[in-house]
Amino acid sequence: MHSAEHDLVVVKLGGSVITEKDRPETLDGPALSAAADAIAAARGDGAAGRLAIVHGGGSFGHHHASRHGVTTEHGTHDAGAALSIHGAMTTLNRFVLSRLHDRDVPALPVHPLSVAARDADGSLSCSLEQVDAMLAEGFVPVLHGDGVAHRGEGITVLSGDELVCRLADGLDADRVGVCSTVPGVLDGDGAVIPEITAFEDVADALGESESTDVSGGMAGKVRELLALSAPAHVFGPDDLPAFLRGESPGTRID
Ligand code: IP8
Repeated sequence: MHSAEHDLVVVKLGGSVITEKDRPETLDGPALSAAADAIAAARGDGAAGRLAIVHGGGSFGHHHASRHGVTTEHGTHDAGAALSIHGAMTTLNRFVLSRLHDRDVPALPVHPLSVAARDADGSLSCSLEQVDAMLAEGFVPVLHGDGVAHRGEGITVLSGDELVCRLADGLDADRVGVCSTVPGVLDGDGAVIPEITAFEDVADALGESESTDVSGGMAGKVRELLALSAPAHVFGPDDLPAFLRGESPGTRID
């Protein structure tokens, strides 16, 4: 029997949702507060079960990564540059944690730079022991896009999307939510596609054929979410409460 009480939900708060993307290191305070309200409410009424959160970089991490020419594939051996990316992300992480604590959500940080690594072929290994134990003890782990040690490259970018997939797979999540600035995956006319079950069905609308999406755009996101065994939803900030209540807002990808 499946009970929502024990379900594991992994939710990503997009960096462009919680920060002002065009102004370096600027939080979107009202948007972050609204997300924290939704999380606190879902935990309060027991709807969310166990919850792990991942947030993206927005104007914090991406600003520093682009300043130093660091991407998911191209790294740096300059520890100062790597620390500026990581430092900006831990600053953003603190803001997220503090808004959650203000609402009595027992959130704790997990910094991927210290628990993950990439092989020369780009494959990611990431210890999930910490996250698993925190969840078992009733905490809400909050991870974030970060720098990651990458064999042959130095430090590269580890995106929040990749972490969401790693967590969902590694911890056998029941549901995955990706809260982004758009209300779902959009078709060519700008309408939300309610459900995606195969990439071929939406390849035209997403404007991508065989090549993989290195910039982490919607096509790449859809491919990664389709590969998960748990159902995933892509939705906008207004739908975060509904997703956490167990509803199916935005686009369901399964
Ligand atoms: O915003 C990347 O995370 P994302 C974070 O989920 C950094 O792609 C370090 C740029």
